[in-house]
Amino acid sequence: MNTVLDELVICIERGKINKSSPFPKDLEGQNGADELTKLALDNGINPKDILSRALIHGMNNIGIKFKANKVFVPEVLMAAKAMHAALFHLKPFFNSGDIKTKGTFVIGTVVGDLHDIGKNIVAMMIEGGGWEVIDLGINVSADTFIQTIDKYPHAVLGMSALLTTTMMNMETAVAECKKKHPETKILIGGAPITSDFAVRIGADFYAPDPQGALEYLNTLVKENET
Ligand code: B1M
Repeated sequence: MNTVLDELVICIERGKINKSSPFPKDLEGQNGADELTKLALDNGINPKDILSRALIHGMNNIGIKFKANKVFVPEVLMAAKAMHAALFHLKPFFNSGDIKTKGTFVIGTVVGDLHDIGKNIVAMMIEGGGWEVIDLGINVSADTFIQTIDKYPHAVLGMSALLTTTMMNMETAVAECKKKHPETKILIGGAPITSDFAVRIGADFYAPDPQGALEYLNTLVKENET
C-alpha cells in the first residue's frame, strides 16, 4: 500500500490530528491526519482510496481495539478528531458526488434521556466507516425520528438509551416509527439495552458497542448489493 496511506491509517488509529498536536507523545512533531490527507490528494491519490484504504481502515482498527477493551473512550474520541481533520479535505469530493457514502444513518438518544457520550462515539465510528450520519442529539421524540425518516426514507435509524426509565420511551419510538415506516431498519443500543429487549420491542438489531453497530450497518449494504 502507498506509504502516505499507511501513515494516514496510523494517524487515524492513534488520534494524531495534525503536526502541532501533542498527542500521541511518540508522534509529536510528525505529520498528522490533516497534513497527510492534503499530501495524498496532492500526490494524486484517488479520494475514494483515501477514504476506504486509510480513514475507514484506521477507524475500523480502533473500533476493534475498543470492542476488545484494548483502548478506551478518550482514544476513540481522539481517533474521531483525526478522522474529522482528514474528512475536511474530502468534503468537496462528497459534495460533488465523486465519493459516495454507504448510506444514511440517523441517530438520537430517546426522549427523556440526556446521555450522549456513547451515542456520539457510535455516530463517529459509523461516520468513520463511510456512512453519512444525521445526529439528532438527545431527548429525541418519536415524531422527530419519524419526520427525519420522512425526509431520508432509505436511512437506517439508530436509537440510544442509558436509563432504564427511558427504555419504555424507546419502545414507544420504535413502535411509532415502525407503524409509519415499517421498512425502516432500526438499530438500538445503550447500557441497559439487550438483544432480548430489541426482539421484544420489534427493533431489527441490538449492538452492544460501536463496532457491532457498524458491522450490522455494513451487512445491510451487502444485502442491497446481492
Ligand atoms: Co447518568 N446515569 N444520569 N449522567 N450517567 C448513568 C447511566 C447511571 C448508570 C449512573 C448510576 O446510577 N450508576 C444511572 C442510570 C441508572 C439506571 O437507569 N439504571 C444514571 C442516572 C440515574 C442519571 C440521572 C437520573 C441522575 C440524576 O439526575 N438523578 C440523570 C438523568 C438525566 C437524563 O438523562 N434525563 C443523569 C445525568 C447524567 C449526566 C448529565 C451528569 C451525565 C451525562 C453526560 C452526557 O452524556 N453528556 C451522566 C453520566 C456521564 C453517566 C455515567 C457516569 C456515564 C455514562 C457514559 O457516558 N458512559 C453513567 C454511569 C456509568 O456508566 N458508569 C450514568 C460511557 C459511554 C461510552 O458508554 O453510554 O454505555 P455508553 O455507550 C456505549 C454502549 O452502551 C454503546 O456504545 C457506547 C460505546 O461503547 N451504545 C450504543 C450506546 N448507544 C448506542 C447505540 C447503538 C449501539 C450501541 O445503536 C444505535
